[in-house]
This record gives sequence, C-alpha cells and structure tokens, in this order.
Amino acid sequence: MSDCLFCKMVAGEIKPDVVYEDDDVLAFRDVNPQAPTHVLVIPKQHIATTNDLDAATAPLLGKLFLAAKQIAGDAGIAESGYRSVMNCNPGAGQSVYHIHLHVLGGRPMGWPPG
Ligand code: DGP
Repeated sequence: MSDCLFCKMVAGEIKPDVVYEDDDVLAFRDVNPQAPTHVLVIPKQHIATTNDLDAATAPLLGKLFLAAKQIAGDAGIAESGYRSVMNCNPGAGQSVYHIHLHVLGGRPMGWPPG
C-alpha cells in the first residue's frame, strides 16, 4: 500500500529503530513509547485491521507472537512480564491501519486497559 506508513517502513522508505526482522515480520520501537519497552511487531504483508484476517493470513499472527517472545527475551522482560496487544478500529484506539502487535513491558501493567 503506497500510502501506508508501516508499508513504507517495510519498503525502507522510512527507517524506524528496528529491533527484529525476518522474511515475514518487522519490529521497531514505537515513536511514542508507553512503557520502557514498547515495540511494534508488524507483518510485512499489508493487512489493515484484525477484521481483515482470514485463514490464509492467520498464521502470520503466530509469527508476530514468536517475534514478540524473542524481543521480550532480548529486552530482559520475558520473566517479569509484558503485554502484547492489537487495537482494532477507532473504538479501540487504532490509528495506523496496518496491523501491529504492541509489545509493552518494563513497568507494572494495569488491568483493564483504558
Ligand atoms: P495504534 O494506536 O494501536 O494504531 O498504534 C499505532 C502506534 O504507532 C502508536 O503507538 C504510535 C506508533 N507510530 C505512529 N507513527 C509512527 C512512526 O512514524 N514511527 C514509529 N516508530 N511509530 C509510530
């Protein structure tokens, strides 16, 4: 998608602070971190929202979570704990319409989220 911010990162047109990359996944630090560790894990394939997932793209979610696990381990928060969350559509606070897994940790997390 030519007008998608995260697709531009995948294409190398915008260079985020990358912490993990493989054939299907890119992960980079959030520009507005909400925790000491706040990384966004995205599929390289453009998928606008989780409502657009289907049987063909669902396996990408497992890859996002495996990347999150590695990122959390590298950040030293795997044992203390971290949160992995995706927002879907405006009511949940989604602002970038290319699915992304927020990985947050390094501070206590409240529940329920706001
Ligand atoms: P959400 O609100 O769930 O769609 O999260 C979008 C996140 O994307 C938000 O936490 C801020 C982050 N973000 C927006 N623009 C940029 C950017 O240009 N670079 C980086 N690294 N993160 C961005």
